[in-house]
Amino acid sequence: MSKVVFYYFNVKALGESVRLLLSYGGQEFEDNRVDFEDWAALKEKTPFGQLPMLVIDGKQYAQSLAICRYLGKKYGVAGDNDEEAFEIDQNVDFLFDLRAKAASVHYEKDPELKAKRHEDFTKNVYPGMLEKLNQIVESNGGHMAINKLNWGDFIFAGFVYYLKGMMQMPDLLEQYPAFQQVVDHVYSIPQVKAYADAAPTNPHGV
Ligand SMILES: N[C@@H](CCC(=O)N[C@@H](CS)C(=O)NCC(=O)O)C(=O)O
Repeated sequence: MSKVVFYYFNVKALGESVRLLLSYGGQEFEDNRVDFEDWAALKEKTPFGQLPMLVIDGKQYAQSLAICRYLGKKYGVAGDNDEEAFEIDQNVDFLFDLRAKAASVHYEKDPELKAKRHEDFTKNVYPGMLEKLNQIVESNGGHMAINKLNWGDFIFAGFVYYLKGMMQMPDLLEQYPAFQQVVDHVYSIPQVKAYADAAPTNPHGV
């Protein structure tokens, strides 16, 4: 079996989907949760100066979506043909459009602009995008696409806690019960549950 080391911070955010997929695939991996004080030294050694990073037999791979797409293919959850694969990509890209909007609020340094943008997006952007995402998930039986388990589900399940925080919507999963179904589909897989039960808690809960 390959030697696999996964590097990310001790949060879920963009890294948890990779941990969930590796667990799903039964891949043993070193779950290297990088301390923020050690990050500067590691940063310059990563492909793009960012985490997550997956190292397989000494070779580095980066970019969360590319990693998850790769693992999805490896573990048979990337669609049965090009069209299914396209549908997963398309819907994950849409989720990441929402992420980009929420991140532009969350990481805004000017408090006045941040509050204004949050108010604007909460009124004019998030409801439409969430409604669309909800339709997608409902019409796919509680999955991100193709009416069955796919790597997009792992992206959603790993990332939704961070998304809730960035959107300042703690009741997101209650408001959209179909979203909870995606999370349940992933976390009810025995090997994924075993990983999650044993995973270190993180101080931020995201
Ligand atoms: N497009 C990249 C974005 C990665 C990213 O933004 N990583 C952040 C953490 S979530 C990071 O490494 N921040 C530390 C830094 O940039 O120094 C991906 O999806 O992997």
